[in-house]
Formats: sequence, C-alpha cells, structure tokens
Amino acid sequence: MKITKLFLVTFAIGIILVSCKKDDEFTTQFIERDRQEVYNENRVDIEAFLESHTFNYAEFQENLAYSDLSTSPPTITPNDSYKIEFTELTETSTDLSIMSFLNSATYPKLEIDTVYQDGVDYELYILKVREGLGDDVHRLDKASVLYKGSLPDGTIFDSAVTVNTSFNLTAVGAQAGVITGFREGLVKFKASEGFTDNASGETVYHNHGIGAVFVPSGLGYFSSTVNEIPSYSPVFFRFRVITRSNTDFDLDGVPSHLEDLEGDGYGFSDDTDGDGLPNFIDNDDDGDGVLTRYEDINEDGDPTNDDTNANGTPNYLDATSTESIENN
Ligand SMILES: [Ca+2]
Ligand SMILES: [Ca+2]
Ligand SMILES: [Ca+2]
Ligand SMILES: [Ca+2]
Repeated sequence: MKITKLFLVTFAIGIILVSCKKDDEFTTQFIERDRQEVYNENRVDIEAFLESHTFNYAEFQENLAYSDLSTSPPTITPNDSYKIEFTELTETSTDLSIMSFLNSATYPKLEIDTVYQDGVDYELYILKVREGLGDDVHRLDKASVLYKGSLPDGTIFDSAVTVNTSFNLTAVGAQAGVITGFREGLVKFKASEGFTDNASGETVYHNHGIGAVFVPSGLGYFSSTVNEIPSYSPVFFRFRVITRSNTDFDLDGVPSHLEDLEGDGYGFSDDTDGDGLPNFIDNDDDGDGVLTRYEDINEDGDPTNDDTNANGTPNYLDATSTESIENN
C-alpha cells in the first residue's frame, strides 16, 4: 500500500522552482493558480462526473442495509462486504446517475457539505450509501479505512485493502494526516459496530459506514503532482470506515478527541489556559505548572476523573488545583 507516501504530502505542498537549461541562465518561477478559479473548474468536472456516472446501487438495495447483531447467530447482510463501483452511463442506460441521489430522503443519498479553506467555500459532494452504526469518527482520531482513490478518468492512484493500516485524520506536528477533503468525508460516517470470524477464520466487520467523497483539488493536492495525480485534478475516494481509535498527541493521558471540550468536532478552539496551544497539543492544559498527566490524582491513567475540590472541573482543567503525583 502506498498510504504513507501519499499522506505525507498533505503538509509538504510549497512553491516549486522549475529550472530551465543552465546555458540560458533563465529560471522560471512556478506560480500557483488562483484557488477559486481552479475550484470553479473542478466543480464543473466533478458535477459532470456525477451526472455521467452511476454506481452499483441496485446491488446494495437488494439486501438489508445492516446486519442484526442482536440475534444469535447474528443476521449478516451481504452489504457488510459491499464496495462502491463507478460506471459511465451509456446513452441507452436506464440506471440512475450518482447526481440523481442528491438530497435523497433515503439511503443511498448524495449530500453537499460546505468546507471553508484557503479563502474558498468548497461544496464537497459526499455519497452516503450507509452511515454506519458504530462509534462517531472525530477529526482528531486515527481511523482504519478500506478505500480506493481514483481520478475522474477511473485511474486508481491509491488504495488500502486490508484493515491493518490506520492513519491520523489530522496532521499534527511531524505526524501526517489525510487531505482535508478525505477527512471531511470520513467524519460524516461511523465506524463498524462489531465483527465476527467467518468459517475460514477471517474477521468480518459489520455495519460500518460506506461512502464516497468527490474532492476538489483545493481540498486535496492542489498544484502538486503526486503519484498519477496531475496538478489541479479532483480526486475521488470510495471507502468503508472500519474502526476509529484514540490519539494522544501531547501524551498527557487525555485522548485527543476528549480535548475537544466544546464538542464541535474540531480541537483548535479549545485552549483552557489561553497560551495559544490548543488543549490537544498542550501537556499542561490549565497552565498551572503541573503537567496534566500528573494531575491524575487517583493514578488510574485518566486525568479526566479527578476533581479534588469537587467543583465540577477536573484538576487538569482547574488552575486552582495544583496537587501533583509527579513524585509519588
Ligand atoms: Ca492536553
Ligand atoms: Ca496543569
Ligand atoms: Ca484519574
Ligand atoms: Ca490543575
């Protein structure tokens, strides 16, 4: 799998200098195109794809959307192994286009999510075949996702076909994340609800989210050429969101997604001590000089359940509580 190589570029985009022949003593500076202008073009291309292509929705609709894990043995739907495939519509085809699922009252449905980045309001098309029944996926999580990344012409540029690889959804410091468009698609789904082992001893996941996201280049690789992706090209991802797991970027014992105190799905605006470092990368969240991990008074590995003065604010967020277990 080429996951690492591809994700690393999410924060490595910069100005590229292109040198011509030395003899000419002539250097051309690469000028990045206007983001709004590129988005306008990408949007036309993405909508043209959604109008001119269908997907294997009938295959999904002929089975139960979800497995019933409450029965013994569980009632397993074939849709737990369903994968989206795109096909170009022919003139004689009676299949529905992907676009015809826009704002459908039932699943599958195509939705539009507005994502603001770099001065542009992007309208991100997200195809939800099923949302999933497991845990919510937070932007600060790691996730294990089976996916295929493709270009509008069908070229597959990246894929993950086993669940062994998980990746951060948000880049933090030197740790890579995924491109914004992929992340903003993934967080609209839920992870699997459970798994069983089949007769051959393989693990089969159930009731995970299944969908696709159609990413304009401004929420992707933009001017960079990565693998087979040309600069300024939209990229499409079809995926199954299998599991989500905690990250702890500041190693303070509080999972990153719980440092999103406002619960708005982002961690950047949560800065208890106002030191400019959001809590998910601040190892002394209340700025009282006692590291958060030492404010875990009952030493159970969880600083969120310690409130010595019983004022409703845990010690690690309460600058008036400065008890420390550092020397215990
Ligand atoms: Ca913290
Ligand atoms: Ca503290
Ligand atoms: Ca504790
Ligand atoms: Ca404190």
